[in-house]
Amino acid sequence: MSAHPHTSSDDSGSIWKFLNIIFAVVVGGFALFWALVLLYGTKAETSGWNKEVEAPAATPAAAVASVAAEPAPGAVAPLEITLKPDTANPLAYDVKEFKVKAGQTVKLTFNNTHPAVPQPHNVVIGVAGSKDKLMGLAMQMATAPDGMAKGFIPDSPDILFHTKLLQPNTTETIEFKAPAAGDYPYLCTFPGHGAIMNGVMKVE
Ligand SMILES: [Cu+2]
Repeated sequence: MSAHPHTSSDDSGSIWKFLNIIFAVVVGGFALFWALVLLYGTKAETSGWNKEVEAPAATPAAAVASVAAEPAPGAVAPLEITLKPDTANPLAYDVKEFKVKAGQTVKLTFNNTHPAVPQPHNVVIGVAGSKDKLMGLAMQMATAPDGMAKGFIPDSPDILFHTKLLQPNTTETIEFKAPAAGDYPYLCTFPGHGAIMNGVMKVE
């Protein structure tokens, strides 16, 4: 009966041997896996095609780009100006005059909002000395069948820049480069408005 325990211990011994092999394979495989991961990572780092490694390298490039985007010394920032119908006189602009440098970018916003008297208006900027002529052309459009459709903006080479005819409580921003030095009239060409609804853009 001594053979039975012997066989039994032999069996249990072979189970442990088997488990040892499994254990060795698992641990060895695990170690090999991480060795490959480390090797792979190092290669990626040195060759530079790994995205995670490239990302920090992009930061200096972005910094250079933002430096390049800054205005050159002496460059003038855009002039941003907003006109509205005057609260005290709804048939006038609140800004009667503004100054800008020749070549300077102008971002002119017309906010056609008046607390009491909603009216359609526009802003038309003409060449120096053209105010009366443009007012006359606008008055002719009062009876023209397509006057309203054209926003009462005359077809004239004297007009440099203009907004469209804005309905009450609407806004438009136009952007342009200020022309050569001079006094440029701006007016609303809705018939009858321009006599009071006007101002001067002084380009220096
Ligand atoms: Cu007007």
